[in-house]
Amino acid sequence: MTALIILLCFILVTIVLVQIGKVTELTAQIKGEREMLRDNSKWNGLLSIIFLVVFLFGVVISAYEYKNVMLGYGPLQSASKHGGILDSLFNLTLFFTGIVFVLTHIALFWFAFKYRYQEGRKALFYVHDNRLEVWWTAIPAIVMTLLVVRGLNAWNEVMADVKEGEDYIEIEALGQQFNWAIRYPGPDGKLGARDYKLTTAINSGGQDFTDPKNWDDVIPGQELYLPVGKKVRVRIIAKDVLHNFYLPHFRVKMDAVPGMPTYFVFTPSKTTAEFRNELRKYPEFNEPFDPADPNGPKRWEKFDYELACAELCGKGHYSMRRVLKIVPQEEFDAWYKKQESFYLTQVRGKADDPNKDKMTLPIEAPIRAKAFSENVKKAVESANAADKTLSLKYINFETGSSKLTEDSKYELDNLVEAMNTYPGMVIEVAGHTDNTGEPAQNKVLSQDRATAVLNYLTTRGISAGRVKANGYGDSKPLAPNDTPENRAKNRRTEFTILGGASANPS
Ligand SMILES: [Cu+2]
Repeated sequence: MTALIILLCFILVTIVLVQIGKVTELTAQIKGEREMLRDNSKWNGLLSIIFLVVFLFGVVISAYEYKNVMLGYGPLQSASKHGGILDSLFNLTLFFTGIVFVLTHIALFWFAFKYRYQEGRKALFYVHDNRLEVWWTAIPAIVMTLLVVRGLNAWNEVMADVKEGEDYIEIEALGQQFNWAIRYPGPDGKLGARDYKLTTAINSGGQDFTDPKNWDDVIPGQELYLPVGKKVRVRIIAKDVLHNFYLPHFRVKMDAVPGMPTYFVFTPSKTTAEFRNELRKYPEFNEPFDPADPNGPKRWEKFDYELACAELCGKGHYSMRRVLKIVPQEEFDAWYKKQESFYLTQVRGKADDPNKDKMTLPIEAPIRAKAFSENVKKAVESANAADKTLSLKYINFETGSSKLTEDSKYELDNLVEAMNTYPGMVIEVAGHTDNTGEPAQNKVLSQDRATAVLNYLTTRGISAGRVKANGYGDSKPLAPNDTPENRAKNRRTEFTILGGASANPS
């Protein structure tokens, strides 16, 4: 409908213009060509001057009116260390181009007025003027040099990479249709290697999980955190099409190009809370955030820094927006500690895991030790008898034998630690098998396995009197022995706290 109305308007305007043209032609015939030309020129000249004045006023008024939505003016001050350099460079360029803009427009329209057609006036022909040539070459050259030199200096400062030995945090931003996968290096402070050939549905960043540096890398959820005052180096990459990593409040903007890693280094200088506090000064930020709820929070209270994609990368482009919180170092550390390793939570033990044959990775041992001691504490404190039996799920034996695998030592040491924490604790170690093979043989095997655990504990200084080793064969299955998964569940080693553990460990 709208399109039809626009089309009709267009046709009508065209008809009106054609009619005006015809009328003008007729008047010209009546009045005479010369007189007509003189009238037209007079009016064109006058209209030029009016246009010039209205236009220049419009430029000034609109610049003033919209100053609060321009970066570097009003509330949109830079929140990074290098941001001020870019803002001042922008202002310097605006100053010189502004002068040229105003002067050329005045000249253009003033000349159109002054040299309009007048009877008997002849044009003045300028063949050549060396002095003028020198002036209008020299002035732009000097200004351009100034701008380029300042610009180069700013570029070198803004694009400077981190120096050897400098304290910084490095993160990776992978642009894809339509989200940013942001990867943090985890406790080791180092991002793991990646290779696009390793990309799968789960491992969408193509992380190489044979690289131990990847094991603790973190891919946080929607909200991103960064500490204030600390250098951040962002590795910027893209998976599919061109994206653009844009943090407007920090004056960070860099293309994410498939196959061509880029980077940006910046230092956030204002926390989210500080920036919100600055916004309070502006009336527009004191309006309610939600117009439907006039008593609700104000706009400044709901302000957040944002990460956007500044490249029109496809239909869902807008959904690449992410919230970035700049917080004091302690708050960042607390948030960072809560983030879980992407590898351990999403990949470990699944089809994409290249370390499947390795039972325990160095990174897992401390995590398991912590969980183990927490479980023992819970079991000790529980009044329920069923809670007193705990699985030793990382203790494994070689097939058909009672020889402990090399990897079992981590779990065994956790048990030793628990025995030392509760010096009075007496336990039963129980071996169980599935129903494959002869029941009598299974019983012997499970007994041998429980004894192997007992022997390990005694070599580590635990008194044999505190540990009973029993083999139950296939007599106590956890699940029916009908599928390989269930049989694996039934082949297990457990321990039960029989008593002697005080709830207050020594
Ligand atoms: Cu994008």
